[in-house]
Amino acid sequence: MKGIEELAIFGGPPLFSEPLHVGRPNLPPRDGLLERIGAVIDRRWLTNDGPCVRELEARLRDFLGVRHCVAMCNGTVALEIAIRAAGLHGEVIVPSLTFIATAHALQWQQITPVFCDIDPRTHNLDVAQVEALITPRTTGIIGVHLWGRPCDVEGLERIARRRELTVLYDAAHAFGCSHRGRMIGGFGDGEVLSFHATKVFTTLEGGALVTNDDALAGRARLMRNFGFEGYDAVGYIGTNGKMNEVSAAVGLASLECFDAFVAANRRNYERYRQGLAGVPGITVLRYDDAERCNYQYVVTEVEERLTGIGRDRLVDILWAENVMARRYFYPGCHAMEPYRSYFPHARLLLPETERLAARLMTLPTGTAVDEATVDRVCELIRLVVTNSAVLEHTLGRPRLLA
Ligand code: T4K
Repeated sequence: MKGIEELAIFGGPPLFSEPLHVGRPNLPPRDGLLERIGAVIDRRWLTNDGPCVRELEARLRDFLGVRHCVAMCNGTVALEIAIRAAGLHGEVIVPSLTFIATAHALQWQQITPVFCDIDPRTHNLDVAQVEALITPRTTGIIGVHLWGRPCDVEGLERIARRRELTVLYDAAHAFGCSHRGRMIGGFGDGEVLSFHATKVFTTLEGGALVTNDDALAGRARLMRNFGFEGYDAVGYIGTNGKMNEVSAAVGLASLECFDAFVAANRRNYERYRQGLAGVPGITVLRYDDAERCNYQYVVTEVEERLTGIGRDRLVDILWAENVMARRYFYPGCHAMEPYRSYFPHARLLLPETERLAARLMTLPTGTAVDEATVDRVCELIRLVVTNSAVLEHTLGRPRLLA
Protein backbone atom coordinates (compact mmCIF):
# COMPACT_ATOMS: atom_id res chain seq x y z
CA MET A 1 0.00 0.00 0.00
CA LYS A 2 1.17 3.47 -0.83
CA GLY A 3 2.05 6.16 1.71
CA ILE A 4 -0.08 9.29 1.99
CA GLU A 5 2.40 11.35 0.01
CA GLU A 6 1.76 8.94 -2.91
CA LEU A 7 -2.02 9.40 -2.89
CA ALA A 8 -3.46 10.31 -6.28
CA ILE A 9 -4.78 13.62 -4.93
CA PHE A 10 -1.11 14.56 -4.51
CA GLY A 11 -0.30 13.46 -8.06
CA GLY A 12 0.57 9.78 -7.46
CA PRO A 13 -0.78 7.07 -9.77
CA PRO A 14 -4.25 5.84 -8.81
CA LEU A 15 -4.48 2.64 -6.77
CA PHE A 16 -6.59 1.02 -9.52
CA SER A 17 -5.82 1.46 -13.19
CA GLU A 18 -9.52 1.13 -14.12
CA PRO A 19 -12.46 2.70 -12.29
CA LEU A 20 -13.96 0.40 -9.69
CA HIS A 21 -17.69 1.12 -9.87
CA VAL A 22 -20.60 0.57 -7.55
CA GLY A 23 -23.23 -1.29 -9.60
CA ARG A 24 -21.19 -3.26 -12.14
CA PRO A 25 -23.70 -5.74 -13.57
CA ASN A 26 -23.79 -9.37 -12.49
CA LEU A 27 -24.14 -11.41 -15.64
CA PRO A 28 -24.58 -15.14 -16.29
CA PRO A 29 -22.01 -17.08 -18.38
CA ARG A 30 -21.85 -15.78 -21.94
CA ASP A 31 -22.75 -19.07 -23.72
CA GLY A 32 -26.02 -19.70 -21.90
CA LEU A 33 -26.96 -16.06 -22.22
CA LEU A 34 -26.30 -15.90 -25.96
CA GLU A 35 -28.17 -19.14 -26.51
CA ARG A 36 -31.30 -17.70 -24.91
CA ILE A 37 -30.97 -14.44 -26.82
CA GLY A 38 -30.41 -16.42 -30.03
CA ALA A 39 -33.67 -18.31 -29.42
CA VAL A 40 -35.52 -14.99 -29.11
CA ILE A 41 -34.10 -13.82 -32.42
CA ASP A 42 -34.95 -17.13 -34.12
CA ARG A 43 -38.55 -16.95 -32.88
CA ARG A 44 -38.91 -13.37 -34.11
CA TRP A 45 -41.20 -12.67 -31.21
CA LEU A 46 -39.48 -9.73 -29.60
CA THR A 47 -41.98 -8.12 -27.23
CA ASN A 48 -45.72 -7.86 -26.36
CA ASP A 49 -46.19 -10.58 -23.74
CA GLY A 50 -43.84 -13.06 -25.39
CA PRO A 51 -42.89 -16.54 -24.14
CA CYS A 52 -39.75 -15.43 -22.25
CA VAL A 53 -41.69 -12.73 -20.39
CA ARG A 54 -44.37 -15.25 -19.46
CA GLU A 55 -41.79 -17.77 -18.29
CA LEU A 56 -39.93 -15.14 -16.27
CA GLU A 57 -43.18 -14.01 -14.63
CA ALA A 58 -43.98 -17.61 -13.68
CA ARG A 59 -40.50 -18.18 -12.26
CA LEU A 60 -40.66 -14.98 -10.23
CA ARG A 61 -44.11 -15.83 -8.87
CA ASP A 62 -42.75 -19.16 -7.66
CA PHE A 63 -39.57 -17.69 -6.23
CA LEU A 64 -41.36 -14.93 -4.34
CA GLY A 65 -44.46 -16.92 -3.41
CA VAL A 66 -46.90 -14.37 -4.86
CA ARG A 67 -50.00 -14.79 -6.99
CA HIS A 68 -49.10 -12.24 -9.65
CA CYS A 69 -46.02 -10.84 -11.32
CA VAL A 70 -46.45 -8.19 -14.01
CA ALA A 71 -43.07 -7.68 -15.69
CA MET A 72 -42.37 -4.19 -17.00
CA CYS A 73 -39.78 -2.22 -18.93
CA ASN A 74 -38.18 -0.73 -15.79
CA GLY A 75 -38.80 -0.17 -12.10
CA THR A 76 -39.86 3.45 -12.48
CA VAL A 77 -42.64 2.68 -14.96
CA ALA A 78 -43.65 -0.28 -12.78
CA LEU A 79 -43.99 2.15 -9.85
CA GLU A 80 -45.99 4.62 -11.93
CA ILE A 81 -48.34 1.91 -13.11
CA ALA A 82 -48.69 0.39 -9.64
CA ILE A 83 -49.53 3.81 -8.20
CA ARG A 84 -52.16 4.45 -10.87
CA ALA A 85 -53.59 0.95 -10.79
CA ALA A 86 -53.90 1.20 -7.00
CA GLY A 87 -55.88 4.44 -7.44
CA LEU A 88 -53.55 6.66 -5.42
CA HIS A 89 -54.15 10.41 -5.69
CA GLY A 90 -53.82 13.53 -3.53
CA GLU A 91 -50.94 12.94 -1.14
CA VAL A 92 -48.81 9.87 -0.60
CA ILE A 93 -46.30 9.49 2.22
CA VAL A 94 -42.79 8.42 1.14
CA PRO A 95 -39.28 8.55 2.56
CA SER A 96 -36.91 11.15 1.17
CA LEU A 97 -33.82 8.97 1.61
CA THR A 98 -34.39 6.98 -1.57
CA PHE A 99 -33.62 7.09 -5.27
CA ILE A 100 -35.43 9.99 -6.91
CA ALA A 101 -37.66 7.61 -8.91
CA THR A 102 -39.78 6.88 -5.83
CA ALA A 103 -40.86 10.52 -5.59
CA HIS A 104 -40.97 11.17 -9.34
CA ALA A 105 -43.33 8.24 -9.95
CA LEU A 106 -45.89 10.14 -7.86
CA GLN A 107 -45.21 13.69 -9.00
CA TRP A 108 -45.23 12.52 -12.63
CA GLN A 109 -48.96 11.93 -12.18
CA GLN A 110 -49.68 15.05 -10.09
CA ILE A 111 -49.69 13.18 -6.79
CA THR A 112 -47.88 15.01 -3.99
CA PRO A 113 -45.07 13.06 -2.33
CA VAL A 114 -45.10 13.92 1.36
CA PHE A 115 -41.62 13.25 2.66
CA CYS A 116 -41.36 11.46 5.96
CA ASP A 117 -38.28 11.04 8.12
CA ILE A 118 -36.63 7.70 8.73
CA ASP A 119 -35.68 5.60 11.68
CA PRO A 120 -31.89 6.05 11.94
CA ARG A 121 -31.44 2.39 12.91
CA THR A 122 -33.23 0.93 9.90
CA HIS A 123 -32.97 3.81 7.37
CA ASN A 124 -36.62 3.08 6.61
CA LEU A 125 -39.84 5.04 7.23
CA ASP A 126 -40.34 6.05 10.85
CA VAL A 127 -43.82 4.67 11.45
CA ALA A 128 -44.67 7.11 14.25
CA GLN A 129 -43.96 10.01 11.94
CA VAL A 130 -45.97 8.50 9.10
CA GLU A 131 -49.08 8.69 11.24
CA ALA A 132 -48.42 12.36 12.04
CA LEU A 133 -48.28 13.26 8.32
CA ILE A 134 -51.66 11.81 7.38
CA THR A 135 -54.17 14.44 6.21
CA PRO A 136 -57.61 14.18 4.60
CA ARG A 137 -55.82 14.20 1.21
CA THR A 138 -53.61 11.20 2.02
CA THR A 139 -54.47 8.09 0.04
CA GLY A 140 -51.45 5.90 0.57
CA ILE A 141 -47.97 5.14 1.82
CA ILE A 142 -45.04 3.95 -0.24
CA GLY A 143 -42.40 2.32 1.94
CA VAL A 144 -38.94 1.70 0.49
CA HIS A 145 -37.03 -1.37 1.67
CA LEU A 146 -33.79 0.60 1.55
CA TRP A 147 -30.64 -1.42 0.86
CA GLY A 148 -32.88 -4.53 0.84
CA ARG A 149 -33.66 -4.22 4.55
CA PRO A 150 -37.40 -4.58 5.11
CA CYS A 151 -39.57 -1.70 6.28
CA ASP A 152 -41.57 -2.05 9.47
CA VAL A 153 -44.30 -3.70 7.41
CA GLU A 154 -46.39 -4.66 10.43
CA GLY A 155 -46.38 -1.06 11.71
CA LEU A 156 -47.19 0.43 8.31
CA GLU A 157 -49.94 -2.03 7.62
CA ARG A 158 -51.51 -1.40 11.03
CA ILE A 159 -51.73 2.32 10.29
CA ALA A 160 -52.96 1.70 6.77
CA ARG A 161 -55.77 -0.54 7.97
CA ARG A 162 -56.82 1.90 10.67
CA ARG A 163 -56.70 4.95 8.39
CA GLU A 164 -57.95 3.14 5.25
CA LEU A 165 -54.84 3.80 3.19
CA THR A 166 -53.18 1.79 0.45
CA VAL A 167 -49.64 0.55 1.08
CA LEU A 168 -47.23 -0.07 -1.75
CA TYR A 169 -43.57 -0.94 -1.34
CA ASP A 170 -40.72 0.19 -3.52
CA ALA A 171 -38.75 -3.04 -3.32
CA ALA A 172 -36.19 -2.01 -5.95
CA HIS A 173 -33.36 -3.01 -3.59
CA ALA A 174 -34.99 -6.04 -2.04
CA PHE A 175 -35.16 -8.75 -4.68
CA GLY A 176 -34.39 -12.07 -2.98
CA CYS A 177 -34.70 -10.68 0.57
CA SER A 178 -37.07 -11.90 3.24
CA HIS A 179 -38.84 -10.53 6.29
CA ARG A 180 -39.68 -12.92 9.13
CA GLY A 181 -39.10 -15.79 6.72
CA ARG A 182 -41.48 -14.45 4.04
CA MET A 183 -40.08 -13.21 0.78
CA ILE A 184 -40.34 -9.50 0.07
CA GLY A 185 -42.87 -9.21 -2.73
CA GLY A 186 -45.96 -10.34 -0.90
CA PHE A 187 -46.35 -7.43 1.52
CA GLY A 188 -48.78 -4.51 1.37
CA ASP A 189 -51.16 -4.09 -1.56
CA GLY A 190 -48.29 -4.55 -3.99
CA GLU A 191 -44.52 -4.32 -4.27
CA VAL A 192 -42.37 -3.00 -7.10
CA LEU A 193 -39.04 -4.50 -8.11
CA SER A 194 -36.26 -3.09 -10.27
CA PHE A 195 -34.12 -5.25 -12.51
CA HIS A 196 -31.87 -2.41 -13.68
CA ALA A 197 -28.33 -3.19 -14.84
CA THR A 198 -26.97 -2.16 -11.45
CA LYS A 199 -29.23 -4.47 -9.44
CA VAL A 200 -28.27 -7.87 -8.05
CA PHE A 201 -30.63 -9.48 -10.55
CA THR A 202 -30.83 -7.70 -13.87
CA THR A 203 -32.79 -7.84 -17.10
CA LEU A 204 -30.68 -4.95 -18.50
CA GLU A 205 -33.60 -2.59 -17.88
CA GLY A 206 -36.67 -4.03 -16.23
CA GLY A 207 -38.94 -4.19 -13.25
CA ALA A 208 -42.15 -5.76 -12.04
CA LEU A 209 -45.23 -5.27 -9.93
CA VAL A 210 -45.74 -8.29 -7.69
CA THR A 211 -48.92 -8.65 -5.69
CA ASN A 212 -51.49 -11.03 -4.25
CA ASP A 213 -54.30 -8.68 -5.27
CA ASP A 214 -56.04 -10.08 -8.38
CA ALA A 215 -57.78 -6.82 -9.29
CA LEU A 216 -54.62 -4.70 -8.90
CA ALA A 217 -52.63 -7.11 -11.05
CA GLY A 218 -55.36 -7.17 -13.69
CA ARG A 219 -55.45 -3.37 -13.96
CA ALA A 220 -51.65 -3.12 -14.05
CA ARG A 221 -51.49 -5.74 -16.80
CA LEU A 222 -53.89 -3.71 -18.95
CA MET A 223 -52.15 -0.42 -18.19
CA ARG A 224 -48.81 -1.93 -19.17
CA ASN A 225 -50.18 -2.51 -22.68
CA PHE A 226 -52.00 0.79 -23.51
CA GLY A 227 -55.14 -0.50 -21.81
CA PHE A 228 -55.86 -3.07 -24.54
CA GLU A 229 -58.41 -5.63 -23.37
CA GLY A 230 -58.35 -7.46 -26.70
CA TYR A 231 -57.75 -6.68 -30.34
CA ASP A 232 -59.17 -3.24 -31.13
CA ALA A 233 -60.61 -2.81 -27.63
CA VAL A 234 -59.18 -0.38 -25.11
CA GLY A 235 -60.89 -0.25 -21.74
CA TYR A 236 -58.44 1.84 -19.76
CA ILE A 237 -55.92 4.59 -20.00
CA GLY A 238 -52.59 2.86 -20.36
CA THR A 239 -49.02 3.30 -21.39
CA ASN A 240 -46.25 1.20 -22.86
CA GLY A 241 -44.67 -0.53 -19.89
CA LYS A 242 -43.89 -3.85 -21.56
CA MET A 243 -40.76 -5.85 -20.94
CA ASN A 244 -39.09 -7.06 -24.13
CA GLU A 245 -38.05 -10.65 -24.84
CA VAL A 246 -34.29 -10.08 -24.76
CA SER A 247 -34.59 -8.55 -21.29
CA ALA A 248 -36.68 -11.48 -20.12
CA ALA A 249 -34.18 -13.94 -21.64
CA VAL A 250 -31.36 -12.23 -19.74
CA GLY A 251 -33.52 -12.48 -16.62
CA LEU A 252 -34.13 -16.21 -17.08
CA ALA A 253 -30.41 -16.89 -17.51
CA SER A 254 -29.58 -14.64 -14.53
CA LEU A 255 -32.07 -16.36 -12.26
CA GLU A 256 -30.09 -19.59 -12.66
CA CYS A 257 -27.03 -17.76 -11.26
CA PHE A 258 -28.81 -15.74 -8.62
CA ASP A 259 -27.49 -17.75 -5.67
CA ALA A 260 -23.94 -17.33 -6.95
CA PHE A 261 -24.42 -13.55 -7.31
CA VAL A 262 -25.69 -13.28 -3.75
CA ALA A 263 -22.82 -15.45 -2.50
CA ALA A 264 -20.29 -13.10 -4.14
CA ASN A 265 -22.02 -10.09 -2.59
CA ARG A 266 -22.05 -11.75 0.80
CA ARG A 267 -18.39 -12.73 0.59
CA ASN A 268 -17.46 -9.12 -0.27
CA TYR A 269 -19.70 -7.71 2.42
CA GLU A 270 -18.08 -9.94 5.11
CA ARG A 271 -14.66 -8.99 3.77
CA TYR A 272 -15.45 -5.28 4.00
CA ARG A 273 -16.69 -5.77 7.55
CA GLN A 274 -13.44 -7.48 8.50
CA GLY A 275 -11.27 -5.03 6.59
CA LEU A 276 -12.92 -1.95 8.05
CA ALA A 277 -13.27 -3.28 11.60
CA GLY A 278 -11.58 -0.93 13.99
CA VAL A 279 -11.27 1.95 11.51
CA PRO A 280 -12.51 4.78 13.71
CA GLY A 281 -15.73 6.40 12.54
CA ILE A 282 -16.45 3.94 9.71
CA THR A 283 -19.37 1.58 10.30
CA VAL A 284 -20.55 -1.00 7.79
CA LEU A 285 -24.32 -1.25 7.82
CA ARG A 286 -25.52 -4.63 9.15
CA TYR A 287 -27.86 -7.11 7.52
CA ASP A 288 -29.93 -9.62 9.43
CA ASP A 289 -28.18 -12.92 8.74
CA ALA A 290 -31.23 -14.84 9.97
CA GLU A 291 -33.14 -13.57 6.91
CA ARG A 292 -32.50 -13.93 3.21
CA CYS A 293 -30.50 -10.89 2.08
CA ASN A 294 -29.01 -10.01 -1.30
CA TYR A 295 -26.12 -7.99 0.19
CA GLN A 296 -26.06 -5.88 -2.99
CA TYR A 297 -25.16 -2.64 -1.23
CA VAL A 298 -22.14 -2.26 1.02
CA VAL A 299 -23.19 0.87 2.85
CA THR A 300 -20.95 2.64 5.33
CA GLU A 301 -21.58 5.46 7.74
CA VAL A 302 -18.75 7.95 8.00
CA GLU A 303 -18.78 9.78 11.30
CA GLU A 304 -16.52 12.79 10.84
CA ARG A 305 -16.09 13.39 14.58
CA LEU A 306 -14.27 10.04 14.75
CA THR A 307 -12.69 9.71 11.31
CA GLY A 308 -11.35 13.23 11.38
CA ILE A 309 -12.29 13.51 7.72
CA GLY A 310 -15.64 14.31 6.17
CA ARG A 311 -17.52 11.86 3.97
CA ASP A 312 -17.27 14.15 0.94
CA ARG A 313 -13.53 14.58 1.22
CA LEU A 314 -13.10 10.84 1.71
CA VAL A 315 -15.16 10.19 -1.44
CA ASP A 316 -13.02 12.70 -3.38
CA ILE A 317 -9.86 10.91 -2.27
CA LEU A 318 -11.31 7.51 -3.21
CA TRP A 319 -12.41 8.77 -6.65
CA ALA A 320 -8.89 10.01 -7.33
CA GLU A 321 -7.75 6.42 -6.66
CA ASN A 322 -10.41 5.11 -9.09
CA VAL A 323 -12.59 3.78 -6.27
CA MET A 324 -15.91 5.24 -7.39
CA ALA A 325 -17.72 5.14 -4.03
CA ARG A 326 -21.22 6.66 -4.18
CA ARG A 327 -23.08 9.00 -1.84
CA TYR A 328 -26.44 7.22 -2.20
CA PHE A 329 -28.93 8.93 -1.58
CA TYR A 330 -27.51 12.38 -1.05
CA PRO A 331 -28.99 14.95 -0.66
CA GLY A 332 -32.39 13.26 -0.27
CA CYS A 333 -35.31 13.75 -2.67
CA HIS A 334 -36.61 16.74 -0.70
CA ALA A 335 -33.42 18.65 -1.51
CA MET A 336 -33.67 18.09 -5.27
CA GLU A 337 -35.91 19.78 -7.82
CA PRO A 338 -38.79 20.18 -8.13
CA TYR A 339 -39.30 19.19 -4.49
CA ARG A 340 -36.79 21.67 -3.08
CA SER A 341 -38.81 24.53 -4.57
CA TYR A 342 -42.20 23.02 -3.73
CA PHE A 343 -41.30 22.33 -0.09
CA PRO A 344 -38.47 24.70 0.87
CA HIS A 345 -38.85 23.95 4.57
CA ALA A 346 -39.08 20.15 4.28
CA ARG A 347 -35.60 19.68 5.72
CA LEU A 348 -36.82 20.93 9.08
CA LEU A 349 -39.01 17.85 9.34
CA LEU A 350 -36.31 15.48 8.14
CA PRO A 351 -33.39 15.71 10.57
CA GLU A 352 -32.44 12.01 10.39
CA THR A 353 -32.64 11.99 6.61
CA GLU A 354 -30.36 15.04 6.43
CA ARG A 355 -27.93 13.61 8.97
CA LEU A 356 -27.63 10.26 7.20
CA ALA A 357 -27.56 11.66 3.67
CA ALA A 358 -24.46 13.61 4.72
CA ARG A 359 -22.58 10.57 6.00
CA LEU A 360 -23.53 7.50 3.94
CA MET A 361 -21.05 6.06 1.47
CA THR A 362 -21.64 3.00 -0.71
CA LEU A 363 -18.67 0.89 -1.78
CA PRO A 364 -18.14 -1.26 -4.89
CA THR A 365 -19.21 -4.89 -4.74
CA GLY A 366 -20.78 -7.60 -6.93
CA THR A 367 -19.25 -10.34 -9.03
CA ALA A 368 -16.86 -7.88 -10.70
CA VAL A 369 -15.12 -7.27 -7.35
CA ASP A 370 -12.91 -9.91 -5.71
CA GLU A 371 -11.66 -10.24 -2.15
CA ALA A 372 -8.18 -8.91 -2.95
CA THR A 373 -9.78 -5.77 -4.37
CA VAL A 374 -11.92 -5.36 -1.27
CA ASP A 375 -8.79 -5.68 0.87
CA ARG A 376 -7.05 -2.92 -1.08
CA VAL A 377 -10.05 -0.60 -0.80
CA CYS A 378 -10.19 -1.22 2.96
CA GLU A 379 -6.46 -0.57 3.35
CA LEU A 380 -6.85 2.67 1.42
CA ILE A 381 -9.70 3.84 3.65
CA ARG A 382 -7.69 2.85 6.74
CA LEU A 383 -4.68 4.81 5.44
CA VAL A 384 -6.79 7.91 4.82
CA VAL A 385 -8.56 7.80 8.19
CA THR A 386 -5.36 7.04 10.09
CA ASN A 387 -3.75 10.10 8.51
CA SER A 388 -6.85 12.28 8.47
CA ALA A 389 -5.34 15.04 10.59
CA VAL A 390 -2.38 15.47 8.23
CA LEU A 391 -4.62 15.19 5.16
CA GLU A 392 -7.16 17.71 6.39
CA HIS A 393 -4.36 20.08 7.31
CA THR A 394 -2.61 19.71 3.97
CA LEU A 395 -5.70 19.69 1.78
CA GLY A 396 -7.15 22.55 3.74
CA ARG A 397 -4.33 24.80 2.54
CA PRO A 398 -5.49 26.89 -0.44
CA ARG A 399 -2.12 26.39 -2.22
CA LEU A 400 -2.72 22.65 -2.63
CA LEU A 401 -6.41 22.95 -3.36
CA ALA A 402 -5.76 25.26 -6.32
N1 T4K B 1 -36.58 2.88 -6.48
C1 T4K B 1 -35.37 2.76 -5.95
C2 T4K B 1 -35.25 2.71 -4.46
C3 T4K B 1 -34.23 2.63 -6.76
O1 T4K B 1 -32.99 2.52 -6.21
C4 T4K B 1 -34.39 2.67 -8.16
C5 T4K B 1 -33.25 2.58 -9.03
C6 T4K B 1 -35.70 2.78 -8.68
C7 T4K B 1 -36.77 2.89 -7.80
C8 T4K B 1 -35.97 2.83 -10.15
O2 T4K B 1 -35.73 1.60 -10.78
P1 T4K B 1 -35.30 1.62 -12.38
O3 T4K B 1 -36.29 2.47 -13.10
O4 T4K B 1 -33.89 2.16 -12.46
O5 T4K B 1 -35.41 0.16 -12.75
C9 T4K B 1 -28.53 3.80 -10.42
C10 T4K B 1 -29.54 3.10 -11.29
O6 T4K B 1 -29.65 3.72 -12.56
C11 T4K B 1 -30.89 3.00 -10.68
O7 T4K B 1 -31.55 1.96 -11.34
C12 T4K B 1 -30.81 2.63 -9.21
N2 T4K B 1 -32.09 2.68 -8.55
C13 T4K B 1 -29.87 3.58 -8.50
C14 T4K B 1 -29.72 3.22 -7.05
O8 T4K B 1 -28.59 3.49 -9.08
P2 T4K B 1 -27.21 5.98 -10.85
O9 T4K B 1 -27.61 7.35 -11.29
O10 T4K B 1 -26.34 5.84 -9.67
O11 T4K B 1 -26.66 5.15 -12.10
P3 T4K B 1 -25.26 5.21 -12.80
O12 T4K B 1 -25.52 5.35 -14.25
O13 T4K B 1 -24.36 6.18 -12.14
O14 T4K B 1 -24.74 3.72 -12.58
C15 T4K B 1 -24.16 3.33 -11.35
C16 T4K B 1 -22.83 2.65 -11.64
O15 T4K B 1 -23.05 1.40 -12.19
C17 T4K B 1 -21.96 3.40 -12.60
O16 T4K B 1 -21.04 4.13 -11.87
C18 T4K B 1 -21.28 2.32 -13.41
C19 T4K B 1 -22.07 1.08 -13.16
N3 T4K B 1 -22.74 0.61 -14.37
C20 T4K B 1 -23.94 1.13 -14.71
C21 T4K B 1 -24.59 0.66 -15.82
C22 T4K B 1 -25.93 1.23 -16.20
C23 T4K B 1 -22.15 -0.38 -15.11
O17 T4K B 1 -21.03 -0.81 -14.82
N4 T4K B 1 -22.80 -0.86 -16.21
C24 T4K B 1 -24.01 -0.40 -16.59
O18 T4K B 1 -24.58 -0.89 -17.57
O19 T4K B 1 -28.56 5.18 -10.61
